[in-house]
Amino acid sequence: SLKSTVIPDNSSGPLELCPETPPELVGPLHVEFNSKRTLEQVKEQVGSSLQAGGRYKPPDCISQQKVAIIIPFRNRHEHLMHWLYYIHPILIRQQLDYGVYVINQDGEGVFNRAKLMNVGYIEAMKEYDYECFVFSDVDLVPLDDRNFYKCFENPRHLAVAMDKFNFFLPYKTYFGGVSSLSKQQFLKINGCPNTYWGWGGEDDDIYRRIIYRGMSISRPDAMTGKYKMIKHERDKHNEPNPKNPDKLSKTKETMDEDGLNSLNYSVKDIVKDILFTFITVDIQAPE
Ligand code: UD2
Ligand code: MN
Repeated sequence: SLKSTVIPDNSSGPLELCPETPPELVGPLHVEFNSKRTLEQVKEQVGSSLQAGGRYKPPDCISQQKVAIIIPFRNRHEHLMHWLYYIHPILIRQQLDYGVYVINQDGEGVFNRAKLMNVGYIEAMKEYDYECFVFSDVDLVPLDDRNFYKCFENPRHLAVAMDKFNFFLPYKTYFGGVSSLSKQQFLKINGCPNTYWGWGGEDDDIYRRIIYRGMSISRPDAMTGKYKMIKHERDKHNEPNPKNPDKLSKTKETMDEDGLNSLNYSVKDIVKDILFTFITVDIQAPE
């Protein structure tokens, strides 16, 4: 019958899995933030192979992983332009089936990076069957495209050698900047904490969750894991919170009730640009 008719593809046949090592990688990258980039410029320069919402999949093979890139965000448009300009070509060369989700905290309340990461996970899952989540600061650009934005056997810390720390890890258990967790790994730790308001501590809490659930951290080597951070001042409404470090001694007890299972927020707006999906959320921040 017509139903079972398969239209022959005269050249290639069914798509195969993309290779373990993507062929187009170039290694070390030149990155600079000297001049402003506008959305129009960046769209013109890197937007041509993307689909609405900052989505991409390789045309000639089936990606190894479906990856959602989650950016906790507020009022950093200049940084976002640099980040998009550099990140899309890298992710395309890595042959990922990916989408970029910028999670924009609504209002002027205290910022909460980790809660926005939870929101990003839930909102991305509503759209596509993502298997892997890469959480990145908006101001961090990798200096080597062999640093894979995908998931591994264990949760991964990607930003191991940042210029702001003289290309060293600041401490052994550091988990800030850029990290990746598979869906399974993220569910196993009940996501991120929702209760770290303001700057600091949330990355250490996530590290502890991973260890307390019997996993360990994987990392690229210090050459591949180099990053450049766009220089910036501390933002308004994201002051260091002195209560945050004290919370870490209780992570083991609190992680089961503070996380994905206690997440509360409301979506205010979703805008699909060609380069990213921009989701504005009310996370009930204290003033
Ligand atoms: C460090 C860590 C970061 C996080 C933070 C403590 C590095 C490179 N990163 O970042 O992962 O653990 O300490 O919370 O060491 N953001 C906005 N708007 C704001 C405030 C923050 O968009 O008003 C987002 C943005 O993606 C930013 C990220 O939150 O990159 C982290 O904030 P930051 O860059 O001010 O903090 P930083 O560089 O000390
Ligand atoms: Mn920063």
